Amino acid sequence: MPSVTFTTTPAPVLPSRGTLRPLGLNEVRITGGFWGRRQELNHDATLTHIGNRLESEGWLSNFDLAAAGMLPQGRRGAVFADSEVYKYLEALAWEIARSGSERLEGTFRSIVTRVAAAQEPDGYLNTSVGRTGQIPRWSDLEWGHELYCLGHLFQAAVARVRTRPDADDGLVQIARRAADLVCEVFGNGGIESVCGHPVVEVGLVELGRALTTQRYAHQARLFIERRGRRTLNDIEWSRKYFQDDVSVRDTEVLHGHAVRANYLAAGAVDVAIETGDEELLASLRQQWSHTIARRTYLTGGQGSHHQDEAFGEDWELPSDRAYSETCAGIGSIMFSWRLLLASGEPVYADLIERTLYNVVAAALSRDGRSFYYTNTLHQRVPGTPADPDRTWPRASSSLRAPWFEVSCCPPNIARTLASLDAYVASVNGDGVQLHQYAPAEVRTHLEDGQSVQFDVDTVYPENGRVLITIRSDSSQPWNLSLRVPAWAYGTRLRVQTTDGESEEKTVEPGIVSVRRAFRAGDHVELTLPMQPRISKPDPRIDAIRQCVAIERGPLVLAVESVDLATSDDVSAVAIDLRSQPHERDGRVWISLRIGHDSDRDWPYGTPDGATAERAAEVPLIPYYDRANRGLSTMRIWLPVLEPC
Ligand code: FUB
Ligand code: ZN
Repeated sequence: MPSVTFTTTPAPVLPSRGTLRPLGLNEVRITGGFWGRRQELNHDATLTHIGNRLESEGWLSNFDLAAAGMLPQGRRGAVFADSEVYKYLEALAWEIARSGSERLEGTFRSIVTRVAAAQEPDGYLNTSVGRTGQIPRWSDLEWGHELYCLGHLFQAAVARVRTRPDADDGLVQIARRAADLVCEVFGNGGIESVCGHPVVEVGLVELGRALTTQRYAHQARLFIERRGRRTLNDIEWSRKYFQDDVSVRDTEVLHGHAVRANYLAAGAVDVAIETGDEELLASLRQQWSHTIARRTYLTGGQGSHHQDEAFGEDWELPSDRAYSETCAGIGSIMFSWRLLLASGEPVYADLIERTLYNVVAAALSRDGRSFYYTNTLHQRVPGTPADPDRTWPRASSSLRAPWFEVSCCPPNIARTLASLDAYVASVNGDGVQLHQYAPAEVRTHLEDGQSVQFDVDTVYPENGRVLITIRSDSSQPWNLSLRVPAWAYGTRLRVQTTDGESEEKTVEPGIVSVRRAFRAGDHVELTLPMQPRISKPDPRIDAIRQCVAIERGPLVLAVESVDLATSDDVSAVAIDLRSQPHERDGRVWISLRIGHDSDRDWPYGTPDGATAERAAEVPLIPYYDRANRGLSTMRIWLPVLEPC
């Protein structure tokens, strides 16, 4: 555990009520494995890379220019470039807490000093709006992103106050002054509207929780209640784009811009929790279910429109047009996590796991210095490698790119990885719940004050064995609750105690609890079935009808053209299910028929029979590891070979 003493729980979300209390970075430490490696990469490479880019792109010096009265001439970056600096600060705050790094503490402080210098006397803070030569404050709520940027500032301040409550860097004061201004300007009797891009809602509620004031949650409630009243101007994609077409309460399914929709829903859960609004919470749970049942990719990715970065209609989930923005995946994790804490239901942790492995991990390169902004499920062209010295249009690169003109995703990944320990486990009156499986140390107290300590050993998802070793003696029984993912039929649970008791049984997907007065040295072992599974889509997702995908544990698998003969791409493969997917040498293999009709002037009508085909056994890769072996085409959904 880090040597810092925490006086509050260092976690991004601390609801004032709910079913579960999340454990913070002082109570859970991921010690290695799949996620531990990525956290180290984040520490060693990604954070430095992002810091360098924020500097070289001029997004940090926008604050210096503001302080020097030299805006708007030299300002660079999108209108919301400030928000990337705030997300970076949030990532740094969590990472400083996780690692105790003095180097990062120095970086953090020097950036806060630059941000502080740009804040105006009344608390206003934005480098693209409000000065002579810029548009007036709050005059473009559709696109100005002023409240959006502040929402990310508030989240950064929450991370700081919960990890270094006594720090004198000043970030929390900056956030408080800005939040007070928001309440003055947008409170009752003020501007009766909302920001075109939600996120201020989650920021306000959490800042209010962290600073123990009701004022900010009250303001967030106003924003949630106002959304859907059509106060924003209509745009070419309609007000649906920013969820201003129907009230949050009456919404049936997430729609419009996918990042906006998820951030809004997460903020609405926060408001429902803080205000005891059960009706709103029930509506949000129903919206989540509908969205997962009909508008979510197998990877957990969301958003199937490139033009407006938006959700499609129900069942509109084309693989090759999947937008699946990395930030939408992270927004979905934020929404799901809040519903998990509110309800305790494992479906939410299931989706978080799916999205972490198949969106968040997939977006990050092996060296931690390039990223996917969009996460297609079918790469049709090998494309070209991204030039490391260039800044890329967001969705155009086929390999991960080091930076984008709109670079919302990289710092979002960084803050998620740095705070990931706080999404692993929770406590309630009965005991401790483990939601995600990673090697970890858990050290906490139950509500009755009893100390609970245990270690988790696992190489999951390489294999499905998760061994929990209790490290503390308990005088009273408590529940150790483990999530059994929805796909994990046949999971085995084994309990082996130091006093010689032993039990083993098969458990069903959902939650399995072991209740006892545990003694140090007791073992609980979960063995999740990791053999490859064949997944079939609902036929209403007609873009992938008569296709299957192969999954293994939480991982979605894919076929990549580098595993075919040199001249082949993945466009005309079919899977032969007469032989089952099987594991060999640590990889999953399938039988493919590879080939294509010869080119014709008109690609429809009766084939002329000139099909060249060959059969081959081909290895699959985890989707998260795609595009790491050079240029290739790739697909997840595979047409099933028609019986001859
Ligand atoms: O508008 C801010 C961010 O830029 C959105 O969340 C992303 O989708 C990108 O458009
Ligand atoms: Zn993004």
